[in-house]
Amino acid sequence: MKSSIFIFFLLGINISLNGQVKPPEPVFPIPTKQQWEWHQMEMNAFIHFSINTFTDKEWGYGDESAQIFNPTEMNADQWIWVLKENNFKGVIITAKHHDGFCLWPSRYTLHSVKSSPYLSGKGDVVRDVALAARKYQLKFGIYLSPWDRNRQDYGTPDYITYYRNQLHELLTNYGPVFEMWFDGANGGEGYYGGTNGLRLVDKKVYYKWPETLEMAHKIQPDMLFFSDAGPDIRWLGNERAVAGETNWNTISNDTLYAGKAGIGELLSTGSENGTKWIPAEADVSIRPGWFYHSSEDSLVKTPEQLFDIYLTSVGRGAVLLLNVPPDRRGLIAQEDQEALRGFTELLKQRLGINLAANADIVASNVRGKDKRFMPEMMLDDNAETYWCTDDGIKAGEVEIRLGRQEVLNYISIGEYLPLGQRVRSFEVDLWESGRWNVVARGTTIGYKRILPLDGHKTDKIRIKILDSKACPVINTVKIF
Ligand code: FUL
Repeated sequence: MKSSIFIFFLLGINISLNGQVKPPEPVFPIPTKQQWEWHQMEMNAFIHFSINTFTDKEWGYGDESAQIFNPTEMNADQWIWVLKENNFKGVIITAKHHDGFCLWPSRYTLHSVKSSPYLSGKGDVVRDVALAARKYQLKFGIYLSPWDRNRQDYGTPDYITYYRNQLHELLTNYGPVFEMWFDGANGGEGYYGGTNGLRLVDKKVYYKWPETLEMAHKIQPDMLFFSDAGPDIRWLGNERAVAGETNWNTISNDTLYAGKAGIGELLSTGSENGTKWIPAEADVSIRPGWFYHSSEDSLVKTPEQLFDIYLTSVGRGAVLLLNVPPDRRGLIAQEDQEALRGFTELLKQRLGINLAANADIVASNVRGKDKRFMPEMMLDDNAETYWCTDDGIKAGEVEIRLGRQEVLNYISIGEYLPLGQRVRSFEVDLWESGRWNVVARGTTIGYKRILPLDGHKTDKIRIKILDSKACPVINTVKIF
């Protein structure tokens, strides 16, 4: 007994009484299992498709006739296939946008596909997307606009019942839903069952979100809720997919609520001492608008623009939600397909071959000198293995020896988030002309941090973790 206590003190608190080196204690808050899986998805797609596709508008007023919804070559398989080919892992469909038209034959309204000529009222676009997603193994998510400019009862308690009934239908009839998207935009002018006027609601209390979420969670326990302020995924604060260079997955949500104004900056950075794990999702459209407009065919983002978006979203630790809106035929247009193909090609060219995969790597400190925590663990492709230091060692460095001179363009680093986000600052040095030069500096790392290395040539790279909340826990380093 005495000797084991002695060993315990000698080697530090990472060693348990049976001599095993313990993994670090988590730094709270930490992601749930579902959030951790979501981080690993990296890129999901948004599909804005509805009555607006046929009126050429971005926001419908709510008085549109269901008669105009008639995609002539509707093919959800094509949408999902295009997304699959371009590495998207999940898809979120606008089951109902602000105009109130429902893409599924809801029992609770006539303002839906069932009153449209599409498949003589027998169609169900939500079902088509859910089935195609299952076929190609993408996760399936739903956007259901809280604001409904079609409903006469919008603004009254009855509408909340209507909204919950619809949510219940969607969550019960279409299989597992990985993410539910609650849009913060709501309240204002509308048709409202022919009353045509202004309806304003108190966004903070009107929707009674806590009860709605509880109901939804009972049906789909694994589902994550997105809104401006969470509770599971937060908005990034802008629709350009530009995350803060400092991006904490943590934030305190007691002062936030969906639709609250003036919180863009806070949402893009999160807060270091936030009490909840609410990571940022970067939503942006491949076109200027969210819905398809033929006038924007020449304005589809270029592969270079999409690559920049990837760097400012995924490359700063957020998950990208890229909107790809199908056209009036019900197909993803050629222009968007080409842009996506080009983007995928750029990702392959620029971030496809990890020059460090077989490199030698040494670290200034290895937790308990245990194999399980060696720096090599950052070079395997296993998201669950990591390099980490002894408790109390909040700074440290690793040196990667490539064994040959290489031109370097990017470095990608990732933290093992199930133990909490830790790193506050780091730098990247390259060995050039017989000395170390600092070529990149960063604050947070999070799930993934990509920094440019500007074509420097070297055979040795050093990553210095300068400051961390507790011993750093890094699961991936890639050099391109
Ligand atoms: C916004 C909406 O008003 C837009 O139409 C779009 O759906 C975007 C994703 O969210 O708040």
